[in-house]
Amino acid sequence: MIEAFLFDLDGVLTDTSEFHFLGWKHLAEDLGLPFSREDNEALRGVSRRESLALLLKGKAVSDEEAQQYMDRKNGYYLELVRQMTPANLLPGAREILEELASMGLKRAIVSSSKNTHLVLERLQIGGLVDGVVDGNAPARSKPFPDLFILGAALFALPASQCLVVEDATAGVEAAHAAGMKAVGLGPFERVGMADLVLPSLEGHSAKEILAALGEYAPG
Ligand code: B16
Ligand code: MG
Repeated sequence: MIEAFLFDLDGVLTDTSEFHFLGWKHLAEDLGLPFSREDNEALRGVSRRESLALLLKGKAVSDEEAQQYMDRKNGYYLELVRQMTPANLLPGAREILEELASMGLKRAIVSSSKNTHLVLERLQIGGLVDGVVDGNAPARSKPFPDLFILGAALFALPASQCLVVEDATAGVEAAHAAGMKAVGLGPFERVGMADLVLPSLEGHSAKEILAALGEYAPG
């Protein structure tokens, strides 16, 4: 039975995925490169470095330029993050974290973002989670399983007792590569390979999710 939920952050508990899009869009405009919302879908859940490579679409840049571009995008992103408040939690996020706590299940944030701690501070949900694995960990980013394996290790649990909640194709792939079931939030085209697909967490309890996955035995 599931003993821990491993939550992705951007796009699952809060809509910073929109801020990432705006940051990359701003950089693309600076560089005179086209960048649409559709292009942005491929960047969901992947690291800053890989996101830049996707945005550049094969355009060659030196390591120094790449670092400058990533720093510039992160600056644009942080301007938006600094304006965040607990109101930026997505509907259903606080409710499921509180429900899991009352059920005695563990909750971790497992994000590719190096800005995870800052975002958690703005959302003021640090007290609702038992652990955090972020993009600063010495690990390969999603879709490799590394971050989720570190998430399970926080609680010394086997992969089979951890359930991942993700909004990105790369994130669902990472969960499966780690041997974990995944709930995919968003359109079927993006997260259709997940074990359960929901539009968002809004209106969905942990018990309902576990029951739908055959992982809940009341009492
Ligand atoms: P940063 P998640 C991911 O977070 C985002 O989805 C992705 O768009 C971003 O490029 C990545 O974090 C790295 O973020 O630039 O802040 O280190 O979805 O894994 O919570
Ligand atoms: Mg995400």
